[in-house]
Amino acid sequence: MSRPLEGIKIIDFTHVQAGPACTQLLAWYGADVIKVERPGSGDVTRNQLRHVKDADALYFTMLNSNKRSLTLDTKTQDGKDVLTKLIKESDVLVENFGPGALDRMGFSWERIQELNPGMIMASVKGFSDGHHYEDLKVYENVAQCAGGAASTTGFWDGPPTVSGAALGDSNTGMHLAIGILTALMQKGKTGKGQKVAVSMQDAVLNLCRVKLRDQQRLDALGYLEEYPQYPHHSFSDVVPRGGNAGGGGQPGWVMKCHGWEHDPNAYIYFTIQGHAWEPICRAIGREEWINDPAYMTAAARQDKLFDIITEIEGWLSDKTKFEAVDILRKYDIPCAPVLTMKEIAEDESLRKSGTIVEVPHPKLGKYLTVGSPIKFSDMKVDIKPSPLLGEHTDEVLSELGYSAEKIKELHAAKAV
Ligand code: CAO
Repeated sequence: MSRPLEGIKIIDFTHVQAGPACTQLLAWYGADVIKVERPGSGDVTRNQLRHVKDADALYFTMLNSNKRSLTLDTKTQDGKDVLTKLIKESDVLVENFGPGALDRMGFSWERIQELNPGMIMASVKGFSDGHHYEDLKVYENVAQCAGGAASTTGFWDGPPTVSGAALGDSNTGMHLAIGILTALMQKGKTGKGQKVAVSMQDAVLNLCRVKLRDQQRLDALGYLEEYPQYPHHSFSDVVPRGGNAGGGGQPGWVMKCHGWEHDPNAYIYFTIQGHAWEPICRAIGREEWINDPAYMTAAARQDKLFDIITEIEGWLSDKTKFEAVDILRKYDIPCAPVLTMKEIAEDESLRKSGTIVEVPHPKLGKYLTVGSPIKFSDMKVDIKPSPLLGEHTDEVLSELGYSAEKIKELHAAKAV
């Protein structure tokens, strides 16, 4: 079965996580993604946090599957010549170098357009063009702080906190993938390429939209009724950290289950949703609250939220997180166990759906990765191992028209 992006050739000039996450997604859906790496070392993540000697690290293998690897020293004239040929024959170039690196290499956006007017050039930077921090190099947590996520995550009496989810890196890559596909649609109509740029700060902020909502409500009202600070504590003029409060008008909290004293993940997330109040009371054996004016409306419950949570935790105290969810699901109460990475890795449903995939690798043995989170009715997404460094160098060079002899010369000159 042909895959939707077959025939699209992508120069993958990306490294670490933000760019590779984007190009990996496009490779899964059929694009020919050629990862350009520095000879000898390659993407820095090949070496970062290795757990098997001389084998690429999981950091690399989990972000670069289904790609081909071409080693190229783009600081040599031969390397620049190869890249020039590649640009002329490709549809998309994706990069996430530090600010100005591509210009210094001699491949500014103007030069790329001269070489190939149909080229879509997609870039990740820490901050957008013209931003007062545009010169900064940026990693994941830097972006989470600059994008508003850290100041609004964690508990009110603790410091700003970053999320374990890669809001700065992989999230920016996903935004970039949407931008590339949009530009490809446009190119189908006009024949012209364009530059697509996503800053990590902007991509984080896009996910913090509801916190900007809250800032404006706070400015207008002076309080935020769904935050744990309300009504017993005061608010300043900035959106506070709300711990595990539900963000969308449905009160909720992470609640202790049986065994929480020795298992740091014996918790469930429980939503005290308005329409589910009656079933919640029935589930926890507090039927008298159903018609009690002190409890029966969301407004009446507001100042007793933590007493209600303590009551629910009492009910949970002899149930594991899985037993509790199995009971609560029958009452249509939105909830889930707090799952560990070990539990996720072993989850049968995630394996069956192709979200957790076991991949064979020539040097690493078998490893787990996260497969396509997007499911298609007409396409099965096969996850293939990431390439070894330079595995496809000769293959790509000969596709570009280089003779076997010239390829040997390029190797001898250490240009590839
Ligand atoms: N051949 C020769 N040189 C190469 C090359 C190749 N194949 N690939 C890269 N280089 C060179 C670049 O030309 C650049 O050289 P100069 O600085 O001398 O012009 C050099 O490698 C360094 O590139 P860099 O600035 O991208 O790398 P860094 O390790 O210093 O910074 C990072 C890394 C991620 C902080 C920076 O790339 C960045 O800010 N990127 C944008 C934001 C981003 O994507 N961050 C997310 C990363 S995931 O957490």
